[in-house]
Amino acid sequence: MSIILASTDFWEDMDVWSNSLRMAMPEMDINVYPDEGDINKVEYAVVWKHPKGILKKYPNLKAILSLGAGVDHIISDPDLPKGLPIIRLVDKKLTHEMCLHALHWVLHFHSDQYLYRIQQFNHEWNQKSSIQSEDRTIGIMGLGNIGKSIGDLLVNLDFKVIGWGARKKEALGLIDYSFGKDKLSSFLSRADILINVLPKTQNTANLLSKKELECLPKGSFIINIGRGGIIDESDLLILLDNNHIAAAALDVFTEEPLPENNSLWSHPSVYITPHIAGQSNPKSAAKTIAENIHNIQKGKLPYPIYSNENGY
Ligand code: OXD
Repeated sequence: MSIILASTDFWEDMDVWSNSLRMAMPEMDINVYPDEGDINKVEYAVVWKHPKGILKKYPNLKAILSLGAGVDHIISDPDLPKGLPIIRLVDKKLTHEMCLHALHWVLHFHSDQYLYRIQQFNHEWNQKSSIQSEDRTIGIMGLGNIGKSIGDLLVNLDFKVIGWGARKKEALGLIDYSFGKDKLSSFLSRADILINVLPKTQNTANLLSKKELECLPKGSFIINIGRGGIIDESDLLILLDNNHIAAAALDVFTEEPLPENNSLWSHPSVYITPHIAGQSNPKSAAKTIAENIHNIQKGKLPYPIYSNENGY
């Protein structure tokens, strides 16, 4: 029985990943693609942007596990073997990283740092009266594990937190949640700072174009750490240019890497990071992955399994 570890993106970290997986599953043979060992022995594939088409080579594959939170890099493989469970990575360290990243930008915008930076360039000394956190409403789109953790963190810092998602959800504590497309515009109209944590699915693709973005209050901010292709980038640029949206911190894009000629690169109110908001932590992720593989071996369900119907 063996595991194939495959990525086109993490090459330089592959030793760290394979060692962490070996520590978490000393009983397993772990091979790093393209060194696959006996293909008949491969039962689990642990992947991040694997070379497309390789997974159909393993006749005894039982499950495909993601090294990152999203699985779009797996389901976009046109040669994906059918009927195998695809397991997302829900890992506390990754969630923690996402929380810190979101918090960084919330504070940057909330405490007018973006403005003081511009003032510094112009040698201007203008004090803007600050807004208390309880008077600032943060809207989170996508209240899964990561979105809920970000929401709880911000609630604890006294922000007003509202949430939106496609379906009904229980037990969201102080997060004021609404769901369904008919509630989207009223949710947006209350969000001073909008954080998108939604994955890209059939239902979320192009969810926010000009009409929806105009529902945000004038002078609002956007933080996108979910996926690109949900917020229309050209419409976002229009609303940044007319100052309806004051600034945006974007970690994910319709096309990644962000093309050289994309106007977002040079917009003064746009902050770009190269999809680093929630980098998986090899030690912690390896433990979570091992737990899921051990569960499958014991006939228990791994968590969370990607649902084709929900698209995440
Ligand atoms: C992701 C990740 O899925 O970075 O985007 O984990």
